Amino acid sequence: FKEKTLAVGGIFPMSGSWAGGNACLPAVLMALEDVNNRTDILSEYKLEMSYDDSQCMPGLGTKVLYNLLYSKPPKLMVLSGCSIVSTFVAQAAKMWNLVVLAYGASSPALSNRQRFPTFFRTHPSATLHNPTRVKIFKRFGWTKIATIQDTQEVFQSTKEDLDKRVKAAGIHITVTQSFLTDPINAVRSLKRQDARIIVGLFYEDVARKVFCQAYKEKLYGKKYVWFLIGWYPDNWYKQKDDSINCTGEQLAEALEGHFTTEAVILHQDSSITDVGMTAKNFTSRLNEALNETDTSKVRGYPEAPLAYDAVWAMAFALNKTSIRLAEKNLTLEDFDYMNKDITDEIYSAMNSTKFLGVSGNVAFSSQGDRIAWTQIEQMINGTYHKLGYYDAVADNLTWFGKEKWKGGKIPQDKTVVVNSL
Ligand code: ABU
Repeated sequence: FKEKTLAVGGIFPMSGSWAGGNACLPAVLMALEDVNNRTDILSEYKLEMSYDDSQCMPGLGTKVLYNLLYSKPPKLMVLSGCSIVSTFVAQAAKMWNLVVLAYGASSPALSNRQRFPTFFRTHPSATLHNPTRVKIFKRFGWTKIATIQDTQEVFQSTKEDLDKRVKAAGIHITVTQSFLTDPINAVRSLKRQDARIIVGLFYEDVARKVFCQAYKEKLYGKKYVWFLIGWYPDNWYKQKDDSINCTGEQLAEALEGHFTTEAVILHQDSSITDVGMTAKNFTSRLNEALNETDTSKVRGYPEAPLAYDAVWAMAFALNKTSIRLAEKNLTLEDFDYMNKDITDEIYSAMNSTKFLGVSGNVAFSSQGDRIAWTQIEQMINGTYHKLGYYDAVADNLTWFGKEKWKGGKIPQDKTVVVNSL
């Protein structure tokens, strides 16, 4: 029985562009229960989390942070999700010497120690997708690429990284389109500029708008290959969406054959991880907690292992910190927002945290980033099929050769001029 309590905070997007809190909050609550049941970690302390909904909106997310900060007791760390909220929260948190750990923030802009000195994440940065995209472009001989992206920082910074990586590989981005809220004109321009191999960077709600327009412009089929982000829920295009006037069938038609890239974020073999269960055990416990027969509809379901492991990363780091503090005759209860020394200890413990979690190996780079493999999928007959894995560190692509092309041929990246003479 643990007598003392340590307070932490949580910010969860339950609606909005990425409503990942719907699966990530139950995963976090499950992890807190598991950590609190372990007598060998934080043996004197029970972790208790105060939390609220940010709706994936920066203003509300910041308000939730301030409520956490100004209500007693002080929070030793804050968990956060959704890139734009995490960006605001992490920028403010440093003023309170508070470490922020994001379970659901992909923005490459967050990999900046000057701007976010107390930030870590179990969610990999979106830059992880770019070497994979380049590898696939090369595999199919595509040297002319088009991009279309939402102007939010998360996608803008992903695009900037993509620009650098394609350039280094001798590939050219020949068409670039961006939009603030409505993608209609951007999609029309892609069609006008004869874009063929198209990388799309936007949230799932915007993806439905883009593909509704792509359907109308006939920007799909045997001449085109779209690359999308792979962390949308599997049935994202079937969601009822009053902001578009296309049916699910029309979206499915436009999406057939598209590729997705995503970090591998569920431990791949059946071994028991350092958090005491297999990835399969985790999934069945989560499914039970969600009480939902169709988990493909639950927002944040793919990221739930990252949220579960975030709590363990926090617990391991606080455990290590309490041992280090004891050597200085201090305890974790001495933490307050003015005490940078304790924050430095938490920071350094987070920096050296390493364990095998349900999401795979958890470790943080010097920028606080998670390192992971990626997986590539293709939509074939309306469902996602795995095409391969890529380990960018070892430059090792495992390819199953299961890709399908409408018309039986690899699409070209440009118009092929047929000489009739
Ligand atoms: N995989 C979810 C990432 C959400 C975000 O970056 O806002």
